[in-house]
Formats: sequence, C-alpha cells, structure tokens
Amino acid sequence: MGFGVSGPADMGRESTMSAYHPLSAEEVTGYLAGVACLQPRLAGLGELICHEIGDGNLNLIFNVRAAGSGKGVVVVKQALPYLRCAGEGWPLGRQRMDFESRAMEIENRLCPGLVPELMYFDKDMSLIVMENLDEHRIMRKGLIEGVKYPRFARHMAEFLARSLFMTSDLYLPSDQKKALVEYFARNAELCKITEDFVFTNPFMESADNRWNPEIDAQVQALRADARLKVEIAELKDGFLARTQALIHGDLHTGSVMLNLDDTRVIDPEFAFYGPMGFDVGALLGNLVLSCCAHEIHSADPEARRDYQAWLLDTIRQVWDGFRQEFLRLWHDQNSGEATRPEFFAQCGGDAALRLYQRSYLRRVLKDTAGYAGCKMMRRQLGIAHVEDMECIEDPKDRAVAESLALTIGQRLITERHRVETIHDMIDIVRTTIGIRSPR
Ligand code: SR1
Ligand code: MG
Repeated sequence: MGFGVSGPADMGRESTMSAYHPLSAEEVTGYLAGVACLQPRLAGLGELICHEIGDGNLNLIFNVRAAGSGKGVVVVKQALPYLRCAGEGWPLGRQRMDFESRAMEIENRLCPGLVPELMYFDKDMSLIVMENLDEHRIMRKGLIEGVKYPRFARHMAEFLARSLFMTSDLYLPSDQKKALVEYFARNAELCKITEDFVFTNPFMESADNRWNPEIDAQVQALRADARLKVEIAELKDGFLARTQALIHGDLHTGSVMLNLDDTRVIDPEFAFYGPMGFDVGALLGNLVLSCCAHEIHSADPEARRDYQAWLLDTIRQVWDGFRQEFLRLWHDQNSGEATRPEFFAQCGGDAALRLYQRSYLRRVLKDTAGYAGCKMMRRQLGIAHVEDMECIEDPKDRAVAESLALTIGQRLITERHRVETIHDMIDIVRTTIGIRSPR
C-alpha cells in the first residue's frame, strides 16, 4: 500500500538535450538516441522513423516506428507551452507533464495492463516516452464506425474501481492520501480548463463557445434555465471541493485506446483529486454521445437499434462491473481511514458497513449521472466539440443528434437526484431517444 509523491522525475534523465524547445519530427529520433535507459529497447531495430500525429487540443504526439518492419516502437508526447487548439496566444504551463507522468506511474502500479507503459520522463523537455500502442485505436473512432468491443466494459470497470478505490480514503491512510491531494492540487491550471470549459462557459455567453445554428433556440433556452444552472453550480462545487480520489480528469472515449482484446487508458494530464463520479460520468456520458450520434451514423434502423442496444448494455456493464469490483476491494482491502473496521464493530459490524457502502455508491452513481450530463452538454455548446458529432456533415442531421445530447445531458443533471440504479440513468437516455426497453 502507499505511494510517495516524488514521482518519475527520478527516472534516469540521461538526455543531453535539456533546454526546452518543441521538438520537430526530424529531431525526435536523435533525441531518443541520447537517452541511455532507452537504448536496450531500441537496439537492433535499425533506422527509426517519426511522424507527429497529435490531433488533440494540447500537445505534440510523435509516433516512432522501425523503418524496416514498420512496427511501432515508442510514442513521445511533449507539452507545448500554449493551448494547441487555441494557438500560441493562449499560454499553458508545461508543468502538466509532471502531473501526467506521475499519474501514469500510479495508474501503471494500480492497474497494470490497462495503461501504456511509461518508459521515460524528461522534466526539462516536458515530455514522456511511452509504449507504442500500434495495435490499438482511439475508441471514439471505432464507435463512430459502429465497432463493438467485447472486453471494454470489463477492462474499464476494473480500471475505474482500482484507480478510484486505491487512491481514496477507503484504502489509503489519511497522511498518504493528503500528500497526494497536496501534490495534485498543483495541477490547478488544467483544473481551471475544466472549470471554465466544462462547468461555466458553455452555459453562458462566452466568446469561445460555438454551436450549430440549427439548435440555437435550444441553446438560448438552456442558458436561461435557472434550475439547470443551480444544479450545474452544485456539480461544479463537487469538482472544486471534493478530494475523493485521484481521478483521470478527462476520461472520454478519446482517452481510451483499444482493440477487441485489450484496453488502455491514455492521457491523464488532467489528473487531480476530485469526485469519483467525474471519471465514471465522463466515460458513460461519452458512450451516450455515441448513442445520440448513431441516430444519424446508422441509417439502417435495425443496425441502429442493435448498436444503441450494445452501447446501453455496455453502460450497464461498466457500472455493474465497477460497483462489484469496488465492493470486492472494499471488502478485501479496507485499510484506509474512512471506514476502519473497529468503528463499525459495536453497531452491527458488517451489516452497518454494508449500509454505508450502499449509500456511498448510490452517491457516486448520482454524481456519475450529473457529470455525464455536463460533459455531454459542453461538447455541443463550448469550445471543444467531438468527432462523433462533427463528422456529421449536414447541419440539420447533426442538429438531431446534438439536440438529443443536450436534452439527455440536461435530464441527467436535473434528474440525477432520483437516479437510484444504473437502469434509471439508462432509462433517461432510452426515453429521450425513443429506444424500446429490452426488459
Ligand atoms: C480548451 S478545452 C480542451 C479540452 O480538451 C481536453 O481533451 C479536455 O477535455 C479539455 O476540456
Ligand atoms: Mg486528452
């Protein structure tokens, strides 16, 4: 149990190129040749070729392959000193790579096989070198094509349960947990991105917002909805004030790389101590976004029903698997400050603890519904949209999917207090889209 906060900054930093500058693809192979600890892995591979493949909002991503075999060797991720999607006029600290490498190291320890291996961290260059997942693809792209991933739910349930339980007060002694809270609280700049672009700007007038003019009337109505604003303010307060577990912080379907057999969570640069439901909600909310987008992507009604049913059942499986694994860990490794066994000993012991566990997980589920709603809505209203919707060319068609996403998001937020089981959450999706219940 326990992990210190010094982090992988102590991973051998033998590189000679220490003055920060954004690398070009041409420079990367020379850079790697100067990192002593990587040489055993690179030996015998011959010439390496490198391409910059980043299509995200923040960083440079270099894919390094062996020229001979074409096989992926490593991926190099380097922080730019500005927000890539906004341009150089929007400065952003490079320290985020410290938090990403530290979070990756912790996730590797807690969830082996569910995150890419971290091979090297160069603090001065704000870069990490990690495993090349060239047999995986970004989940969002597979979802758009209607691919079903049979192991995803089980893998993500395990990732969520282990990463959240084992960084919480349920597992860690309070001094260790507080040290981690303190360290990750310094990732304030990335938290501020979420505070602004998930919880605030999308729901008010802001120069960085953009939306499909076809849904303008709905957008204006949402911005004027006082009840919705009150609920979002409550969820935002949970994000700001609740240091429940070390969360990934940006766990959408673009942060999952997978194939039919294997699943990896990438990109934990937004990691900090926050509410567990923020991670679970981000993931499930993005599956719901896919469900909305398939109203258009799947033209054939039979194929659409089939894929939406798979998505909804996957949501159920992720939650059920998460809940089951979380409770198993709580039963087997109840070693933290929060529910010390002697506290419950004189008032019914296990039965009392079970009552508390049920209420704890019910609260995580309500948070999950609320945060899923916020994450869904911001993608239609704010600065950062998602490919599921953006790849629908006709604005009228896109409006159909976007409007459903907004209505479901609004309902998940405002109706979350009555969500008692995952079926209640799924029913909100089903009744809004008009998908018949299989039950
Ligand atoms: C400026 S908003 C950029 C977004 O990209 C990241 O993936 C996060 O979701 C963030 O909110
Ligand atoms: Mg990301």
